[in-house]
Amino acid sequence: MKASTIPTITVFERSPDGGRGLARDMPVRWALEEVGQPYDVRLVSFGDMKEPAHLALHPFGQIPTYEEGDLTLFESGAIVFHVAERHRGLLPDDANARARAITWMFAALSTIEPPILERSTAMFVEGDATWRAQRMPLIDDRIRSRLAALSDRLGNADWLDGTFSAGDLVMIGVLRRLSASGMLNEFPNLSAYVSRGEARPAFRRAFDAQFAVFTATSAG
Ligand code: GTB
Repeated sequence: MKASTIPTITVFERSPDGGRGLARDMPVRWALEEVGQPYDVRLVSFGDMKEPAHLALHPFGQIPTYEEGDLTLFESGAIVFHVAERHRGLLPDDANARARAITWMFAALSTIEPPILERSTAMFVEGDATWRAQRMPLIDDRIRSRLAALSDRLGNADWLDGTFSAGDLVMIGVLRRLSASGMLNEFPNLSAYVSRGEARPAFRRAFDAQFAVFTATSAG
């Protein structure tokens, strides 16, 4: 089912990720591409995000937001869930399999992602704070412990629970944030899992679309 109104999402006008598709519009774009739903994009600057017009859409002044008719959403996980519920292809029909796919979305965002976010904060926000050198190995251990458990569960399977689902999409989005750290290489099945997700045509289309924005707004 295509939305009768083409949804609009907000994305960074100039993403600080260097076009690597690590900002939170990426899972939303990917989900929309997986289900074949066209979408429009509105570019916002860091300044725009803190203006009343954007704060009315997103209480925390961030991207992404999602507008579809009279519905406005924020939080990338909630947006992916909404897209997955409204269209076929990202959640299984079987009720139990569907519940498990949703569980993996939550696991990605509330169990796997927190120490990964802590790592980004320590590296990019806390800068050269004196405690950083001591803190990083502790954070990395917490990440490794989650990755080890995830790796054990995934085993030799292609996806977390049968066919590709929104659970995999959100999980791979979270794991991609570790790409530059090299930590994923310690878990070859997780590394292959991320590559499998990135090889999906819908991922490629989403990636290329965000990259096109990055190159257009970074030129000159
Ligand atoms: N929980 C929210 C969600 O999932 O939607 C988090 C949204 C969020 O963190 N948005 C960020 C934002 O708008 C952009 S994606 N930040 C601006 C602000 O808070 O003022 C986070 C992000 C930023 C940069 C990189 N990077 O450079 O690699 C990666 C991810």
